[in-house]
Amino acid sequence: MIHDIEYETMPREALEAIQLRRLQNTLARVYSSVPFYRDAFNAAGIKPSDIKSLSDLSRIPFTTKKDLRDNYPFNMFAVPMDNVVRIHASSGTTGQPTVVGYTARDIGTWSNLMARALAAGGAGRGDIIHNAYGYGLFTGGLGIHYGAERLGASVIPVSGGNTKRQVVIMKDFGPTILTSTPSYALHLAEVAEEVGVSFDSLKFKFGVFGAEPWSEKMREEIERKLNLIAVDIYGLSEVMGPGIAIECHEGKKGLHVFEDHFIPEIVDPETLELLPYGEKGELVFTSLTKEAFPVIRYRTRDITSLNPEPCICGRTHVRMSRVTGRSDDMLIIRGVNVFPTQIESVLMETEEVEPHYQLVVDREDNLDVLTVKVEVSERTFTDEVKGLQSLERRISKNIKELLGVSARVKLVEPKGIDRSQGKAVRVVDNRNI
Ligand code: DLL
Repeated sequence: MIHDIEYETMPREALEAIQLRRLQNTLARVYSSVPFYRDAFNAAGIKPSDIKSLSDLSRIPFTTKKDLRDNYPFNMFAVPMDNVVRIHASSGTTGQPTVVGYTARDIGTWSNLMARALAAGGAGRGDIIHNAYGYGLFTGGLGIHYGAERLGASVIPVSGGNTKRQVVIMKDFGPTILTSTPSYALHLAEVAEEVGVSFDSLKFKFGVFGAEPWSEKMREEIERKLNLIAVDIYGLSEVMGPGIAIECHEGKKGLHVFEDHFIPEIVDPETLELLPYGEKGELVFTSLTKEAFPVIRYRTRDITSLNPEPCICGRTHVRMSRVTGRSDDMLIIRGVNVFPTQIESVLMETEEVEPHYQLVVDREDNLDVLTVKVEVSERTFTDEVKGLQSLERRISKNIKELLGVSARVKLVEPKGIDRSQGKAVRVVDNRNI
């Protein structure tokens, strides 16, 4: 079902008229209320009134994560604190956390966009949503929660962790929609199996998974193990949280970006040149309706491309391709560029291994060494050691052939890799320690 039929299926021309009006309002507002933006626009010799068409947006300077950090905690807010009703923050794993704020109206907008997203993912009134995204400073838990309530579904605010108890809840309450990171979904499946609960006996129809990169192969694995249809949801706290883009369950091919609220652009991460539809580059967002924390041309560092072709679901909003990873997650191993999700795809092709892996990068004698640790299935593990060695060689050969990168493959025993309750830690890079 389409939640906001008018806006989600709007013809391009009408959509662009709304975008331009909202963009002009946002620019005027940030110019008058956020010193950072005023200074940046002045330095570029631009005034909000110079922006007469959507293509003029490209004249405005970019905003980076560093800019947000430099204005820690509240200096990017465009409203007085009296009007801020909620504060979230990024986990700060790559440095100082970024802090984001919401007015009451922002929370309303976000709830509505999340309701749209959940509806696109197959949810509706009468569904029971098992929400295993973490509640807290992370935007996942509360973002999904408010959207579920707005949609009129029942939400179980179970959050991450306490996995055995989650399995009991899944069995007893009969949830029909699962929301979690893809890695935690697999962990739920594993623990359910351990305690003798089969997903085939549960009531799940759809799963809305995101907050971390995952491959198409991982989707197949999740759909098979959890007996549901899995869709991809994207978002980032700096721009709002979850609910910026979502795959429709009908198409399952690219994520519709809610363009009446966000303008997406793709730029070359090196030259910052604007790239046309279809080309891969860094995703940049401008928010059109946010009050407390508007962002102008924010560089997400996520790599994707945009597809404007019509979708079978009827939504007219452009689709972004699955995010393969952040530009700063890309590993450069002896000069070869590789994303963890590419390795993931190769691993998922191998029947004997499980979808639990970690990449460790070291430097030995001034050379990068990539070790791929991956768990073998119980069945394979009980086989002879000789068989395991040839399996390691086979996977290593496949990685080399398909990605051009040399990797040592180390098979580990079942459950030998730590499970995360939120975003999985896929890479341990020891090169800079
Ligand atoms: O992860 C918001 C979210 C919550 C999205 C729940 C979806 C579901 P942050 O913690 O700020 O916000 O992390 C944002 O995570 O820039 C991407 O690098 C990555 N990411 C988010 N969704 C996806 C996805 C939330 N579907 C960062 N595929 C983003 C790949 C994703 N990467």
